[in-house]
Amino acid sequence: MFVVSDAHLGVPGPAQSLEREKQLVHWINTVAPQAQAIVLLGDVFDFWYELKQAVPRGYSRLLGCLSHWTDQGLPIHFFPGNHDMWTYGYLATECGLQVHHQGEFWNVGGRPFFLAHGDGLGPGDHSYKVFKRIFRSPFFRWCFSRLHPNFSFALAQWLSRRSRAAHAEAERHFLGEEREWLYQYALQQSRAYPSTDFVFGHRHLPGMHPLPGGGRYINTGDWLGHFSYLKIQQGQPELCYWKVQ
Ligand SMILES: [Mn+2]
Repeated sequence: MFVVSDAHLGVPGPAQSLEREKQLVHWINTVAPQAQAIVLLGDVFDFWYELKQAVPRGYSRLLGCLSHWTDQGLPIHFFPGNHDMWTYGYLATECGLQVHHQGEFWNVGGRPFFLAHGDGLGPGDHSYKVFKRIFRSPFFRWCFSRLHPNFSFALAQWLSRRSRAAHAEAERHFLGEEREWLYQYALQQSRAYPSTDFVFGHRHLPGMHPLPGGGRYINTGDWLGHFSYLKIQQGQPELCYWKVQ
């Protein structure tokens, strides 16, 4: 099984996004023949929102590639992130993705894993937790969907870019176990689920950190600068890096 996250397609501009999209398609086509499943662990798109009659422009190579492999019978899972949580059937019916809106415990190769994008987990980030509930609420969606997408999508893309830029500086280094919310979340969960590996994206920092119960906190990194991904073979996770070509 292969796990990748945080490509944030759409930023910083069309040319660089297209380059990363092509690399992602190349990577999928490379690993898919040997994969039992591929997991997209969120924030694949910097902004994704499905209206009943329209979806954001672009990403045709990736969407076509995903559809091709699901047509072949390969399970491709999508755990939407905070940038692309607004999928309501299009990616599932059109591209065959299996969409998981909550984190899940999985058995992979005989070992327990917990998979989630990672936004809103762990201590702190209270304002985001409130925003997430609002953004996902049917009333907010109904209001947002009444706006013309030329306006609403542009506004959301602008906000999305701003939110990422605000975090960019603090994101580069591991802040220490105390200050890493996802590590703290995994640590707390590991008391109830020892020997489980907790796999997240969201943090844009690839890493694997042991937990007291024998499990690990694993971050898949990103497809923005690290081009990192997680390979799980016979239950053994390994962080890998794609050589951009
Ligand atoms: Mn995220």
